[in-house]
Amino acid sequence: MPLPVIDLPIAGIEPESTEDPLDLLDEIDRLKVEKDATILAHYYVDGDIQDCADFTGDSLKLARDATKVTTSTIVFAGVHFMGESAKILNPQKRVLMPDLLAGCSLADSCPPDKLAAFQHKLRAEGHDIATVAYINTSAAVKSLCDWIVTSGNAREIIDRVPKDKEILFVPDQHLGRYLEEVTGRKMILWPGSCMVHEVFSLQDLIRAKKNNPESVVIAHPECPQNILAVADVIGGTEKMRRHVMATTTPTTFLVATEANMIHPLRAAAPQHTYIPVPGIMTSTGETCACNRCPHMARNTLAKVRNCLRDGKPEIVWQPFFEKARDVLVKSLLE
Ligand code: CIZ
Repeated sequence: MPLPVIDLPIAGIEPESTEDPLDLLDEIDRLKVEKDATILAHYYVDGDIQDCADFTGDSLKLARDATKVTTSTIVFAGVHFMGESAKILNPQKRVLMPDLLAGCSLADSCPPDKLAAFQHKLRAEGHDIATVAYINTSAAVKSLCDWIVTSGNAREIIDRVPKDKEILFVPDQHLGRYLEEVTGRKMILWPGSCMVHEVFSLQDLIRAKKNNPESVVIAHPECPQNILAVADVIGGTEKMRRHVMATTTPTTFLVATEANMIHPLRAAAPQHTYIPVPGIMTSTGETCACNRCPHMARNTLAKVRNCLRDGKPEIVWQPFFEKARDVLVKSLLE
């Protein structure tokens, strides 16, 4: 049975403030009204933030939800590329984030200048490419791409790419490989990966499965092939949620994605038992809290309150958002 590592401290993250969470929640509720704000929270942030949000979801759902917001301010509890997408889709609104330093290892693995140089090289070699980017990319990268996919719509978008085009898929090599398998389209894969999904312990997963022969392994397609090979269900977070809701018999699920995902799964289908698959440190082989994303963990209740109260930090419109907007709209909203 894997250790429930969900409560271990996250490397590099300062401890949550000593303020009473109930006081913070009251203050957040009051400030939301006073500042005319709506809170959107990704499934990977702490459960207490998800509970005070007006909308929760994966990137696809939240991007769509963001376009339905009627308040003048959006607070996006997630990581930077998600806040950028909310701003791009709502240029007239003020988009705040609890912590602008909440980044993404996948987005960092694909800088726009390197992508532009690689696209140039491929075209110079005679490749007729369409660039498909996973949503975990910066807006600057999105502005260089033809399509954006999320874990929720990737298959459908790949099917929309004309068959005579070669696909350059960035930045997640594991999701790209999985998509090659399910769509039958060969792709040129950027060698990026997510620091959380990359480190699940196959050994612990196999042991847990042996100890719970009836258990069901649900794994995110950002996981490497060796983890997906032992998964019973492969899908993004929204698919995971729908799957556990559709399963009526109480079941033990071994969950291979960011450990905060257990929160919405438990809320949606409390009849089941959820065991987070632990991460493993490649240097020492020890179990670690690396099934928690240190960037998502930068979001805290105190920082949600602070950004509502202070009206910052804010995602500021950039010139390249215009081009990124065209790609995001056609990929996520049409
Ligand atoms: O699409 C998203 O929000 C991500 C990054 C993962 C998932 O499956 O929700």
